[in-house]
Amino acid sequence: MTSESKRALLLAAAASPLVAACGGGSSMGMSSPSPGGAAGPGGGSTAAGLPLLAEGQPLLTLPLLANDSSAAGAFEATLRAAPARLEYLGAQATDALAYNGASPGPTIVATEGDRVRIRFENRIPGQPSTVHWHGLAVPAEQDGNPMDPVADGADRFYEFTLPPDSAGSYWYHPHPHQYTAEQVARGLAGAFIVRPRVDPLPAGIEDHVLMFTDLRIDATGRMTGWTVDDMMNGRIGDHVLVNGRRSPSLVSAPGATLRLRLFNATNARYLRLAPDGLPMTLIGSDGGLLGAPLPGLAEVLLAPGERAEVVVQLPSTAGSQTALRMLPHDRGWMMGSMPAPAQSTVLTLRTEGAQRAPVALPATLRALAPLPPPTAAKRLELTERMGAMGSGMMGGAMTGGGVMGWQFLIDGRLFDMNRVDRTSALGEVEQWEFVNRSSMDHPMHIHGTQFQVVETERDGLRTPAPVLCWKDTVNVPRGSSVRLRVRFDLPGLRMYHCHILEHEAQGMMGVLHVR
Ligand SMILES: [Cu+2]
Repeated sequence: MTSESKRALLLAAAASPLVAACGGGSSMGMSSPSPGGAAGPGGGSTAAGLPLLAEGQPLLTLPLLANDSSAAGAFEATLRAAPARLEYLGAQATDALAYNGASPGPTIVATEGDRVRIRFENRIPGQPSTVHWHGLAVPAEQDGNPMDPVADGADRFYEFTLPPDSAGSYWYHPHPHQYTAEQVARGLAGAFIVRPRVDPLPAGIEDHVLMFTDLRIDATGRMTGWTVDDMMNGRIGDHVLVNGRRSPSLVSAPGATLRLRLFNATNARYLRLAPDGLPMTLIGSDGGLLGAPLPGLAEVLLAPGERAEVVVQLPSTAGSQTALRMLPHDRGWMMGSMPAPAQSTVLTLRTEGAQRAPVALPATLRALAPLPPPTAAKRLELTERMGAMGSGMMGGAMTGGGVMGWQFLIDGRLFDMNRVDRTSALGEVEQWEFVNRSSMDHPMHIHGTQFQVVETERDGLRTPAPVLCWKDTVNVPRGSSVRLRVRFDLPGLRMYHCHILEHEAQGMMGVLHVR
């Protein structure tokens, strides 16, 4: 069996009823985390009134989005966004949103060079939506921008070709003006894996998609609305979920070598992740593999929107348990203090069965060269101020225009999708400098391309990027500047914005015209 087909099996393993229920691409109820997990029955509530979610259940393998085309080099499918009742609390179902009945949505697996054609059906009552292919360089009119909404009840096709050398871990999520934060928090996000034509990794490495989302529900299973604090700091859920379950267990053979694709699909939570006593080797970033493995990492920090790929070697004894911890991280908090982490363990790696021989990584993963020195430069300043918030914010959660709240600005301006803020020349290498003069960190995302971070500067001290890699989202710490090199190879209107989705909704987004 080739490494390619082994990985396909793992990604597609029909281990859960979710896969069977959603394989056809039609809208169906999600199979739920069933009660009876190792660490709690689910249902009931804590002393603080938070509902208990079952823990210790097997990690769900997310369903695969089935390819409806049998032609070589073609991927065709349907994604339907619609209400779904998810059973996080057993019988007390949660009204949420799902793609093809699943949250996270089905994983798309295609190969670089493939022609992708996806029919999108918006069945979210009363709200426009789009599908944004986060991190992929697709044509501007196929990017799911806020300027191209798909009305409730309408359908459209998204069509693009996956560029050469684009293999990596991307994701898809809605991007409609003023509804992104609500639709993502209610469940709309999925992984988009682009496979390489020739895989540099050896056979025998288990490939796992780990989609991190966070959930806030009350004791009756209802998702609660946005608070004033959420609007300032971004909505942080009470439960960190991995593939839709709280603190699940990933079970594998002793000594197994695992490739973990980590996706931060939360609205606003920074994920600082550390496996207990198990060093990680970083092999990939937002835009695919690094040039060479970077071993010996004790932790990784993922801001909202970011991804990382790490390889870990499980202990060689059966019955071992390794906790993947979520460590506290201070990214700045307005009017009060950062909430304590919702839980300390987000995933447990367990070993069972016969021992497996470890798999060594190659010394080189990919040819990766720095972009040439820039011939143009942009400086973008991030600030905040008090002001009137828009009406209908968060789909009605903060209705009534004129309510005062915090606004988040780029170059002193609020987002206006009818205004072009910046212009770039097609194919020119530019330096972008994000200068953060606000009281919070902001993860800045640029559409339609990947970039290379050069350095971060704080108080005159310059820190070079630790590794050369492709990124589409970079954290800009408060009081710091981040410089990066970027080139746009496709023309049209592109968004750049903070990926704390409540900040994006309240102004922190701009329009770039590439021509
Ligand atoms: Cu922000």
